[in-house]
Amino acid sequence: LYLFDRPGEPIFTGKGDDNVTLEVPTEYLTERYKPLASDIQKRFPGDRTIRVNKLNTIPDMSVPLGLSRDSPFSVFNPNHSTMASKLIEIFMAAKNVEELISLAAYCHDRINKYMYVYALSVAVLHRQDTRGVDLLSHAEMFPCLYVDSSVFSRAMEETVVVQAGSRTPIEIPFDYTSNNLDIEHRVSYFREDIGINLHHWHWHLVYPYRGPVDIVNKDRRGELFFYMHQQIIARYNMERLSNDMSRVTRLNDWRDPIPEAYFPKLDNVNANRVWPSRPSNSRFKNVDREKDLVVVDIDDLERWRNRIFDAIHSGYIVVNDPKNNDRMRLRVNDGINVLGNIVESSILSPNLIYYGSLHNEGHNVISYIHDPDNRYLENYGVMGEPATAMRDPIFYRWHAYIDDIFQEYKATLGGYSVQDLSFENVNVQSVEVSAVGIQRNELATFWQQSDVDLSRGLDFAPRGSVLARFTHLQHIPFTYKIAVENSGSQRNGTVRIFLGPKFDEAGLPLLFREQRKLFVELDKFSVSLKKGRNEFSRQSTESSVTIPHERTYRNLGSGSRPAENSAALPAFNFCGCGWPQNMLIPKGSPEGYQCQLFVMVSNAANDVVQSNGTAANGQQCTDAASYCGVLNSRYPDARNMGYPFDRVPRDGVATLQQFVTPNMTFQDVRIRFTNRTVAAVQRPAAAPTQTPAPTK
Ligand code: CUO
Repeated sequence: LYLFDRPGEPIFTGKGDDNVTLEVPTEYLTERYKPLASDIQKRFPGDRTIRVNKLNTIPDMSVPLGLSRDSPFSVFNPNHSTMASKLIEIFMAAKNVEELISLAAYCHDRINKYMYVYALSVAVLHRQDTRGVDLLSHAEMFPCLYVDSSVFSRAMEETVVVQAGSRTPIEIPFDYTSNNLDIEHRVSYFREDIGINLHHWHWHLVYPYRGPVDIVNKDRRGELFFYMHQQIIARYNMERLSNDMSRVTRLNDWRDPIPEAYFPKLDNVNANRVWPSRPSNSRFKNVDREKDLVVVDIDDLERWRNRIFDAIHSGYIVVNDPKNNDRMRLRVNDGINVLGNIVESSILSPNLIYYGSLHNEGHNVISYIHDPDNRYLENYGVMGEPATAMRDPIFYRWHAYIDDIFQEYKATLGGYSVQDLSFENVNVQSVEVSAVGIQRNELATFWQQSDVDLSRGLDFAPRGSVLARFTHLQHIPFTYKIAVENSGSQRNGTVRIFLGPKFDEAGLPLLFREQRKLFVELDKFSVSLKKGRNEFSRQSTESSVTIPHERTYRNLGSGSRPAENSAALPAFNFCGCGWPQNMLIPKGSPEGYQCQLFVMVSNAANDVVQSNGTAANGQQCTDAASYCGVLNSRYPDARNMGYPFDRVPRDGVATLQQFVTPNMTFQDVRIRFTNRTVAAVQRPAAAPTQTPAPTK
């Protein structure tokens, strides 16, 4: 854990709140510090010293050393991801934990700090001997990727002038990237939500598209790439509709100017990094940046797109395999998984040369739009990396386009038949939601403030926490009540809960073929159905898509830090992947935004997956399984991801009412937003948090 603390400072400075010094062999110090070795050990004594073993041989690090220590690093960049992949291999090859620690200590001051944290995180996550080790929050290690740059000099002043313990939080202004002249500003609270961006960083950490094959090749990873991002677009669209905006339009004409602009204001003074902006009406250009290994023409994107559509419509993929006539059928059961790997693309794509890398290179073309040939020596914009991409409105236009490709494929499969959807003798009679202090079938949203600790991201600042206070959306936790009649014998069912908008931009009821793409998953869980009437209650906080608020933001405000053995703290590794609980439902509107809550109980016998997994020290990290899968295990639902809304309607179905079979029901609900802000609460370390209701 200390190896993750303050990655921007040299290894020998005190780490962690308990000020531990890592005593490294002199040979591990960088050239600058080697002559000062003895002086350094005296000057940074630490309250406790951990000695790091010296390895007889250090593996060849020339590839990962190709990026300087402070440069920006992104896994979307082919050059960076090749380097990181090599470093992951090196960390994975360490014979035991001692050797891993020693290697990491050697790399700490030499390797690019973002790459170092990324590769070490991937290794810690996937090595047998480090399972269950918690990682620090990425937003704490690198707050410059998550919060407005203006807070850093104020935070520095606070840490220098005021003693730890008496410092006051630095407030991050709520509207810091734009104002209402830009209509996109209405949903900036969604795009710039720290928890949402952390989720996305974690997702791509858990599902890298390149690296050692056994790390990349996770169960149904291509399909999950489709589904998790499809759900982001559905959530964003519902958020937009609830703010009187239209649904996001696909970025499908790559020769036209792009009206959406983005000015990120994430500048990092420490690293002399100013994040490039994208003014309105920028255009795609051919990118020729040899040094970044990003050389891609708009023609390339178009060629890949056409070949992908050919595959979808012909039902065959071109592969390099003369034995099979050089083509492979896109099968119903795993076609979407193969297509996900092709489109993203991951190293599991069956033909990287032919289908290219449409999604990844799209991110790159957009992120270099301001300097496509590197003549101004500018780095990539926010779209160039997963920790920041979701801040930019263009992210959603690009992913709406990517999603459309997958929808085109799904349309070739036709609709689910009534039999595919039914569960014999099971009749879902009703669903309702309730929350303390509000009307039945209403949900309530408001603003809340929370704190994030910046101290690890302030290199060379005095020790002790300094908090930044930010404002985010929150809702009153609610309870679902579901009544199910089972006229057959005892069986197990899977309850699937979704929420979708009821009306389109024009205020007209949505047709099912559109509405199905807007349903967001709220929860999925198993139940045992006894014969007769069954009633189930379920808390919104138990959701299978979210992680708890305190895990997104960890034990903030407590001032306490994980000690060496931090088993008592919430795990933050694989478990850091998960939609933030505070963003479970959209903001709604002051009048009460009208939605439809949908519940289906499917036959668990058809959903069950034989797990091949082994729990990680008892923690399975199952609580955000819908979007993140389960650590070291197969995806826990045998159905297609998004079932029953992933396919087009069967013939004759125009409305949700016509779609439902007796094992489904739906209920109108309203989401009422109150424009008031609930103050940040000081929380005890790692204690579960109660969300306060807004005061009247
Ligand atoms: Cu997650 Cu494009 O894949 O950002």
